[in-house]
Amino acid sequence: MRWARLAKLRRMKKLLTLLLGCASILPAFAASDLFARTDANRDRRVTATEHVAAARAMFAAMDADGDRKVTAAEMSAAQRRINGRGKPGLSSAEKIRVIDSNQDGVLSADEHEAGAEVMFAVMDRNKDGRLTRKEYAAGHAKLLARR
Ligand SMILES: [Ca+2]
Ligand SMILES: [Ca+2]
Ligand SMILES: [Ca+2]
Repeated sequence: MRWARLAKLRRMKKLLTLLLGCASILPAFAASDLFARTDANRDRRVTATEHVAAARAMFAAMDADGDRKVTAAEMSAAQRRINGRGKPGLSSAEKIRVIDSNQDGVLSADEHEAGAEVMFAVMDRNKDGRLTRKEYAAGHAKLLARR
């Protein structure tokens, strides 16, 4: 039991690292604008529900052919659309590998959503189920530091 829990935690950590990398495909907007967009009800807190909704929107934006799977090529294309050019760091294939539970090299909506949930849990430092702008920014800052 304890081992299973440890393995799960270790996997979460790995996921976090990857997911923070994944978040870099989002920033068409600065992290602060991203926070405002994710905070659907404008109460200055991002709940898990709001975060997952934003992740779904991101997945849909990346899934160019609408087959509910995101390939490395689709992820890279989305990144280019948003940033204008590729950024150094993990490649799309590497990002996908981290949350690709069934290891088929393609991201399903479920895999992406599960990853978003883990990312939320990691960013929610005080575990109150809501992200403040500060917690959100800290998560993104960590990502930037990895570059
Ligand atoms: Ca909110
Ligand atoms: Ca697709
Ligand atoms: Ca997969």
